This record gives sequence, structure tokens and C-alpha cells, in this order.
Amino acid sequence: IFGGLKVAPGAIPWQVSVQVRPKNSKQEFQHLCGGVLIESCWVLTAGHCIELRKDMQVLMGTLSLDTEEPSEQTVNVEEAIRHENYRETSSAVYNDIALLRLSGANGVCANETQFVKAACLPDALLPDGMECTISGWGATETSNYGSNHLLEADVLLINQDKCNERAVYNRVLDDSMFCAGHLQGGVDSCQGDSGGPLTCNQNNTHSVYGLVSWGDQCGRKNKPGVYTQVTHFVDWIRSKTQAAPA
Ligand code: 4AZ
Repeated sequence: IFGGLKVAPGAIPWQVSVQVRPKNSKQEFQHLCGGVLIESCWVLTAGHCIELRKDMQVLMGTLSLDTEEPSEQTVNVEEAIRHENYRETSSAVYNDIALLRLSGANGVCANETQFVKAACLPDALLPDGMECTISGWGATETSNYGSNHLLEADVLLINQDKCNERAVYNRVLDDSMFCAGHLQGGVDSCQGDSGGPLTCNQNNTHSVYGLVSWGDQCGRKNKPGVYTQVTHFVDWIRSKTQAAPA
């Protein structure tokens, strides 16, 4: 996160760290991406965060990646489901969304606490100019390696036609994505924040309106962050998470 502030304990309890290691190795898991807890056994992340050849786990209820906190919970990923129409080109990432099914028993994977709590799914499109919150452990204006402490920043929803103008993203955006940030630059998501939440206050509840997806570098003028449009995928999410068990 560029232009961010440290998150207070329990302020973003749906934020998770999606972590990987080589299959069946004894190496430590490493942070790869952000993610969002949407149900006890389901995490939403970006499609480009799925590494099929690696073991994945999810760390939740924590602010600091390098110190163990009593509030943290670690859960294995049983299955990663990337959207069927996920597509990466040299100029954009389309349908950049995936679900992680967590390991657990009797429908309980994450235990709900003050520090671990699911976010709601959005129920409608929100107006341009609305202020929402992004968060993550990704690169900052002073560190390409990212932040050890979870950071957050406020961003504004940007009009789609404006963001598709030639000086900005020159018509590469489709309705699976939207822009948010500040066209003057400075405040933005960055590498390592991918898959993490952009949450907005909708009817007095926090809904996960976007997922950090891509952008032309970070914090630059006229190059705001691009986010997966979660509203566009709510039916897809429900179809996967409510499927009858095999
Ligand atoms: C990335 O490389 C990335 N400024 C993520 C977000 C943004 C740019 C790049 C948005 O994962």
C-alpha cells in the first residue's frame, strides 16, 4: 500500500494473507497475496494469485507477518477455484477472481473472533466518488518488499469512462474490473496487495466491493489501481460456495 497507515487490531478482520511453499516441503510458507474471508470456509482472492503447483495456506487474525500473535489462525487450503474466464494479456487481467476452500470440519474452518470475521458480499453497484478502504502487506513507497505490518488507505471509486480514457487505461477495462484511487497519484495498492480487499460501507455493513488486481506500477499520476468488480461475480461466488458436497 502506498500512502497507507497502520491498521489497528480488529479493524479489518476479513483480511487474510494467502501463503505458499513448494509442495510437501518443510520450508516456511511465504506471503504471496492478500485475500478476503467471506465465509468460515471460503476466501476470495485474485485469480492471478493461484499457484497450482504449490501448497497454499491462509493466515488470518494477524497484523504482523513476522511475529506470531495470539489472535492469529492458520488454515490449509483444500481447493483453489479460479474463474473459468480468467485471462491475462499484456495490458490487463480479466475476470481476476478465485475462491479458496479451506480445510475444516462440520462447516467450521475459521473460528469467528474479534480479529477474524467474514466480510459481506456487495449487493449493488456504488456511485463514483465514494470513499472505500484498501489494505495489504504489499510494496510501499519506501519498500519494494512490502510492509511487515498491515497497512490501509482510503481510495475513491473512479468513473469507468474516465478510467478508460486514452491518458489513463485507454479502453482496456471491461465490466469485470473498475478503478479506484486518486488520479493525482500517491495513494494506491501495489504488488503483494493483490487479492486483498477494497471494502466499502454499504447499508452500514462492510462489503468487499473489489479485490486488488493490477495497475501500471503504483501511486503514479493517471494510473490508479484496478480492482476486480466483485458485484459482477456474486452469482459465480454463490454457485461455487453453495454447491452440494460431492
Ligand atoms: C501487482 O503487481 C500490482 N497499483 C498490484 C496492484 C497495482 C499494481 C501492481 C495497483 O501485483
